[in-house]
Amino acid sequence: MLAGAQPWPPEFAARYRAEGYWTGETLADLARGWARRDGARIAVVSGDRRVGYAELDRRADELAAGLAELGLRPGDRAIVQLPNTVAFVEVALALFRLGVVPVFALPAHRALEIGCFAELTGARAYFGPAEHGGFDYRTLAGEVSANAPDLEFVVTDGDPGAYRRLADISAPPRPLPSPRGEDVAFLLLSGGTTDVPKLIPRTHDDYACQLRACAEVLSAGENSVYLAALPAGHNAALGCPGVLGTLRAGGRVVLSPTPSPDDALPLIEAEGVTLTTLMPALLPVWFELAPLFGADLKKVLLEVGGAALRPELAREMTDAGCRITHWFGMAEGVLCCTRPGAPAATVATTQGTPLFAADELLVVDDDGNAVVPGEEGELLYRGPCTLRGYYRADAHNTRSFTPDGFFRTGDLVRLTPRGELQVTGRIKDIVNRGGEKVGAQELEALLERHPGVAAAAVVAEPDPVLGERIRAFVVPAATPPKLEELRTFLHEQGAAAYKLPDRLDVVAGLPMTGAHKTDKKRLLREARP
Ligand code: J2J
Repeated sequence: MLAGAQPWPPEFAARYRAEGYWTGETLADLARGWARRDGARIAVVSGDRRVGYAELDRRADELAAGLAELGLRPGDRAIVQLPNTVAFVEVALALFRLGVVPVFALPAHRALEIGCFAELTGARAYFGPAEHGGFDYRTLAGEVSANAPDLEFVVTDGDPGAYRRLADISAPPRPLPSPRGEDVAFLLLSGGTTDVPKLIPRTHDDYACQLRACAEVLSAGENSVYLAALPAGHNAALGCPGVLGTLRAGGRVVLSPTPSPDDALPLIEAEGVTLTTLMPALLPVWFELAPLFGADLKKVLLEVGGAALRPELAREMTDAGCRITHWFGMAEGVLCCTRPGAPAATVATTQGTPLFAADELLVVDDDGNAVVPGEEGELLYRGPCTLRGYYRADAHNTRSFTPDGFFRTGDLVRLTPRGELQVTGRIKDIVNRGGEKVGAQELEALLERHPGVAAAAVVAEPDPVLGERIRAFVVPAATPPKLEELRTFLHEQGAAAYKLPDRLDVVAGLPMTGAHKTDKKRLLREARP
């Protein structure tokens, strides 16, 4: 296994194999079977491009061979920051086949985050677009490379400038050693960390298992048309069943460059979309604007999760004939959902039941003891897809897992008498801004780099549109800084735009708890409305 990743204990691995969760299937074989069976069948649609299974399979082999020729080796890491384009799919498949471990970054990440991934993983390659959303990723790659001695190859989809052009990397397919089921297939970014980003190793065994199970519960198959509107590198769009699960099932993946209604909604009618994944903040916008784009949302199974879904909105949409499955997901491999056809009340008020019969859930109090059934507590999770340790994060892992391997989700939940999950809050210090997760500690540390800030505290403030927004409290060191000044400063530090505070309060001091931490509850209680 990849050094720095934590395998499951042998007795659990044996059990998951014996029970059929882990089958040795690897992601290296995605698209191959369909390419042989029905090569002309369309696998991926992106803008004007329609790529068949045979073409995709061939390109993945040629790209893998080309990358091997450049010198990339199994076990190397490669940052993949491609938007939802054919290149994303080609590169992901090629790296799986080569045994190089993609680190899936989001298009919204900037030099700060990408630099962090490069340092943590020692990535040898970076794959990005030339430009996307008005931003030049070659400049970003240049900034990151300057401080990342391991980063040898920058590969660009589009005009490469000083770098390598993705389309030019190709060599005659050659036999490559197949990865094994237990090998790490890729690294995903955690949405749950309060300080510097953490990465989650996902193995071929566990992810193939997730793809199969998600496709099964949603009856996704060869006739499915999956619309990836959220970034393809996020677990929700990548593999629930998402882009990879749809390719596995022989369906069609339709890629939207962004989730904005003008990009995504026209694709629904044009491509006959049957399934898509959305964060709750997008739902009302899509619901309202769908008719303008001739999109009939009733024809699409909507997978909704990532942040709290307002029950009234869920009800309004199901009353209007929309089909929603409500998900509680984590890139760490925790997945619960309401099954299609569940009663409207279940969909509106619960996140359903665990994906796997082998998933073990505990709901515990502050002392780690199981709560009385039906009471609120922290959700602990152990199962065939749930990680046993973050990548290269020993100290953090000691806190994030119980001694017997349960993952501490940091989310507060209660279980209904039928065993359905209800997310009630969280203990981890993050802001869930419309589904994008911002670690409070990471942002506080960045704010405290500003010369005008002596101390900072970041809290989640309820927001009618995003669910939560970022409110920063700062104690000034000199002249009190203004919100715009701090946002510009963070931007210049290379932070992603979704991490910039929405609101600023300048305060004389921060209240402390007995444990010398900022008392954020009191801070909010005493703050101006
Ligand atoms: C409240 N909070 C939720 C929900 C996730 C499918 C769907 C979502 C994600 C995802 C994902 C929530 N209500 N229904 O990976 O495969 C918050 C929790 C959780 C964190 C995980 C998927 N569903 N959340 O959002 O790794 O706080 O995954 O711990 O980005 O989102 O974030 P992330």
